[in-house]
Amino acid sequence: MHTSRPLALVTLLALTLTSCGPKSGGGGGKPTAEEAAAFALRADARLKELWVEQSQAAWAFATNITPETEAAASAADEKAMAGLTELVKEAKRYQDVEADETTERLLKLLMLATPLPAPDDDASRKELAETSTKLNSLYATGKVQYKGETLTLDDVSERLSTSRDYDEQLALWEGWHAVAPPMKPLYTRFAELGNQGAKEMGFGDMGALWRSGYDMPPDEFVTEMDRLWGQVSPLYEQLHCAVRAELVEQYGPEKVNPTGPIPAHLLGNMWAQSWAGLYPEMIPYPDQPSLDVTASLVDQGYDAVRMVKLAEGFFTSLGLKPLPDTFWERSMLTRPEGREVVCHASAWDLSFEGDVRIKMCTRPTMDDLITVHHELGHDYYYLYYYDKPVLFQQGAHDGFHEAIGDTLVLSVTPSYLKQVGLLSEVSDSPEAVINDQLLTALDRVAFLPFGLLMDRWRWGVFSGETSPDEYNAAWWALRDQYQGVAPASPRGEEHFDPGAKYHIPAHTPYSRYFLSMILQFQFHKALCDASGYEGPLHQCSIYGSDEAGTRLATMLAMGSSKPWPDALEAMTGSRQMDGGPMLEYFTPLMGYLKEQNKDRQCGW
Ligand code: X8Z
Ligand code: ZN
Repeated sequence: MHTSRPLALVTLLALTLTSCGPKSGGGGGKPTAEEAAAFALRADARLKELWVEQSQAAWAFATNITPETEAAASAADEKAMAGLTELVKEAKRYQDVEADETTERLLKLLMLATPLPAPDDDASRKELAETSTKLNSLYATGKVQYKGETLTLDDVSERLSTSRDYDEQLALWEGWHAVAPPMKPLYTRFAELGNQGAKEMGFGDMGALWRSGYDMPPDEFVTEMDRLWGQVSPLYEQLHCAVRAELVEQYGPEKVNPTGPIPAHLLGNMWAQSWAGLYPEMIPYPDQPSLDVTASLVDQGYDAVRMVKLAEGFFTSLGLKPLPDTFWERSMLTRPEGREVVCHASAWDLSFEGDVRIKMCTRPTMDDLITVHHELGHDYYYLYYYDKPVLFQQGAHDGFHEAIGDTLVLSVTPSYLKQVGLLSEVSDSPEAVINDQLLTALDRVAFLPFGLLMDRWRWGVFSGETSPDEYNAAWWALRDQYQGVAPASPRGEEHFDPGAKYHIPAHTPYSRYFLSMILQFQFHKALCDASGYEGPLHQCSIYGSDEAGTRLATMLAMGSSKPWPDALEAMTGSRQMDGGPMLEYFTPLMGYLKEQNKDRQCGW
């Protein structure tokens, strides 16, 4: 759940354009531009009502999973779906009208307003809403039985990142993946119904709808993703090569094939999407000052509130406003005792008028400190665009929304961490730089192919190219192709391994995270330039720069009111997404990795 909304304009229109706004076209004449404009604003106001209600129910469910909250969330989803379907049908009357630019954009965004379009009949819509909520519950309440203990995903994840025992890691990995098979029949039906909804709206399938959200033809979007991956994949291949060599040393060539894909359970993360857990054994120069922020957080008794305050302090150092009091009163910052919740971190604006919150099961780790910044990035977007129509209360595209907090984290340099007391000693020697770069790369470079393949899998499922009896095979083919990871033993169709990743049951599109990784380095470079910084990109920190803050706030305030190249241009001066700044940032590391790998056979 993250979209938010605007204000004064919409409130006014809600009064004048309620359910009986102009029904142009009914009399046979072509609707006028004014009628189209009036409709767009009326639709926006209606969506705001529906989405506020839906968000309230979704929050109640996500912070307290019970049969009642599940039913209420599902009912609110159903109502929002029905309302949107009506508006979309009505909007079709205006599609040939030459309206003003704002109206045209509102009408376009109306067609793209949900990743889950419902079929236009009551029974199917109800089934879709219920299936969706059920999938969410199955994931959120999943448990692993391990050595007589009942573990949640956060427990399992923590153990997986610190364990170095091959069999233990495998048991934890398999234990969590056992949560997913019951989802498979539900997911199959869910995809059918969502596709039906997408087709009724005029899209080829749900994947085509998702790919249409980037101000370019959907086919071009596929090419664009390939182009960006082509730019950065050489860096991934070097990282993969170095990490695999270390794992071969650690576990032996009979467990880790020196020229093959890496066993998926050995990378310190359930989905092998971040490898930062392997930093202790990968550390290039162990004699350099430690970058272990987790130890400092624990030693200094950091709790969730203090972690969030620290992250907020970064935003306010740029001259951005503080979080509202309601944020602190209403957010869920830790896993509560005695009730089930959706722990996967998320950011919300429940009113679309600044009722921003986060929901996280924060633990004192470096990983969670990064995630706190990530979530606040969403909340700051909400806070800067909530005076716009709700349809414009989105990122310029969804990758922009994901990139804001992470951009700031690129400025969380060792020197900054020393300044805030989380590191005691820092160095800017070339060795210390390589250590720091490797730590960042284990998180962000390692992520890239996973960010790409999640939607490749779903595009195949939604288009029908991948049938239910090939779900798992297609998943592992992509994992092999892009990530170079493989399961420890064959995973047949009795498993549903994609379902073990939150965004599949939660139906959150994922290309956004891949794009975010690319964009955040572009943003970082632009903000460093704005701040007047001169020097290597990887050593820049924008902390405390009003100029950078102003540049950022200007882009945030645009929301999705303009095509994303306009927003990118306002921020960076360029209208193209570009992997160049990411490569520039990692220049020292690339040199180091190539040297390390020079006698190795890389690839898989
Ligand atoms: O889902 C998230 C955020 C919420 S938008 C915590 N992320 C992706 C993931 O966890 O898989 C951030 C990184 C990628
Ligand atoms: Zn996010």
